Amino acid sequence: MLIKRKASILTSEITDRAVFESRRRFIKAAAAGSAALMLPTLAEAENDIYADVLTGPYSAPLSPTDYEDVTSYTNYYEFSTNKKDSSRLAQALKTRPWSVTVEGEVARPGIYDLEDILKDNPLEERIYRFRCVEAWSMVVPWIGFPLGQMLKRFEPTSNAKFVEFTTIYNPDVMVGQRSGVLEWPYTEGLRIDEAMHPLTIMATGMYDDELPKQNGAPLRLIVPWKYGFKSIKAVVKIRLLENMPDTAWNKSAPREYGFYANVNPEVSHPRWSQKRERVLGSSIFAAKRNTEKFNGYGEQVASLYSGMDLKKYY
Ligand SMILES: Nc1nc2c(c(=O)[nH]1)N[C@H]1C(S)=C(S)[C@@H](COP(=O)(O)O)O[C@H]1N2
Ligand SMILES: [Mo]
Repeated sequence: MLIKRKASILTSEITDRAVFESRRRFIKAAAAGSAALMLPTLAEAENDIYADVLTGPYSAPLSPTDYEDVTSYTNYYEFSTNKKDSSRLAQALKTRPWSVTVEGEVARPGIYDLEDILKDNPLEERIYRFRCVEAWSMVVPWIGFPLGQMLKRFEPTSNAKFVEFTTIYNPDVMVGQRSGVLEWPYTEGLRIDEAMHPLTIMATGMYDDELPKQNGAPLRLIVPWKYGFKSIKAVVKIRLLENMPDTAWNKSAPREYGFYANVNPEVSHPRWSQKRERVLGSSIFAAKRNTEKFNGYGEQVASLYSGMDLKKYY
């Protein structure tokens, strides 16, 4: 690593996108300038696949949340139900080597090495708002590639109507899996059109750097118009299916967590309203922001649900 980019991006100082971009260019220029002084090996420089990732067209013009907040307050029940403990305990997970098993309705099932997946799928940055069902939100510059692009390489059959994702099961390291707080392994699912939508990505990095373990390294799903629990971490298996799969949260509390889980201020969680959200990192005295339908991505995704009663299909 040439410089500690993540520490350099003091996002709390950033007021708008232009400032963020120019600051980033400055950071990259500084990195190049200091290279001679720091004498990184050629291999180090070449291995830094996150150094020159460009911001993709589907990014929102949003100011990222402070890196510290995004990495120290995480939901990762495989480690702990406490958001601070999970951030710390997740460091024990070994994220290389890593492979993804692809099964079901595809012409090319198999076990794919993550390094090969990365070779086939160029990385881009996507700055997305991310909203947890527990009514807090943040803005993260994810680095990843479109899920649909990867799925196409596995050649889904015409029977593939849904996609199921599974997190690694390893209770020796994932100490939360020794408890029955959820049924393990954690699984999630999408309808095939949701999976193929260009906003849906698999993330392998964030803030110009590798994905931290607590945020789902080495490979996690990001679906920006859905509540955070859909964005499953540490994915080891992808199955293409004809029928709608079960999901971990739906099995544990079906009235609270549906299959669709689209961000929707008009549909309350049974135990709290979804109308407002606390912006992560803001003062506890700061005003909450209004939650937007589809988390603000309605223009791109509302048509996926035309004619559906979103109170029924929550
Ligand atoms: N495997 C796995 N994936 C998971 C979770 C989890 O507990 N285990 N929590 C989900 C929930 S509820 C949220 S809000 C987001 C949180 O992502 P973050 O910790 O990167 O902010 O991850 C989701 N993905
Ligand atoms: Mo969540």
